Amino acid sequence: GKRAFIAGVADDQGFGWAIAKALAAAGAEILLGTWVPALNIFETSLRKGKFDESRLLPNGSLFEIAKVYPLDAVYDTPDDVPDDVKSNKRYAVATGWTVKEVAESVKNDYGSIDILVHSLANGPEVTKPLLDTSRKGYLAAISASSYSYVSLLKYFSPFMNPGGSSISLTYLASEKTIPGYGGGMSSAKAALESDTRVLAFEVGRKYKIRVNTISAGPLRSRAAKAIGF
Ligand code: ZID
Repeated sequence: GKRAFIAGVADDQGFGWAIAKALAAAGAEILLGTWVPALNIFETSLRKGKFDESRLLPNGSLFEIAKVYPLDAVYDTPDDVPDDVKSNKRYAVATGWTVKEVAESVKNDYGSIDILVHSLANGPEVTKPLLDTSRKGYLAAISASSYSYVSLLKYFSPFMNPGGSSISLTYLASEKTIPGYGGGMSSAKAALESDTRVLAFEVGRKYKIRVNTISAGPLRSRAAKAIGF
């Protein structure tokens, strides 16, 4: 069977959960990367059976998650983590959650993966028009929503099985003007799409891994509710 790592699952409402569940239904072993500040509530809800209804698979069994890794995809290595984040209560609950460390943990635990899914985005100023977006907000959107895919591929591709596949989720606002998708999120999706073409070439040649992005339709996930979509 195949093994998949899905980054960006913190509840049962988003694309990441649905993709993980579909891969599980197809027989894959599922590893999740969950944003550190959301880790506690996600694991508690899982344990308490809050997601059991949405864990139901077509064959009547429950979708099993082999392991949940805390992850913050805006930090590549421990050296990149600022002191205020290190000491933050919501981050102190776990260790080893930078991209490089998570990749090392997955490699140590499982040896290899076949499928890498990037289902995460964050734009702190998403409700602001681009014109009113601060430099800090714009760069934060790019860091969490675009560079995070570069970083995941950089650290995971070396132990992905040749012939494997990776995918991220994008949005049409990258190429058409869609008011309301602000804060540099339209820019972030444009970067993600361009990077996908370049990474498909680079990662394809180097590791024989496919790199794709798919433009999603509307889903009332937690992230979508935050922008009133
Ligand atoms: P979600 O909240 O389930 O997933 C986002 C996840 O990212 C959450 O679990 C966060 O905890 C996690 N996260 C945030 N920051 C970090 C970080 N630094 N490190 C690790 N994890 C982090 O929402 P979702 O399912 O909507 O989002 C998944 C992907 O789908 C994202 O790339 C979205 O941009 C993309 N997407 C979603 C939608 C949508 O409708 N939900 C659309 C297009 C793309 C869209 O906005 N018409 C109108 C709008 C849209 C489509 C059509």
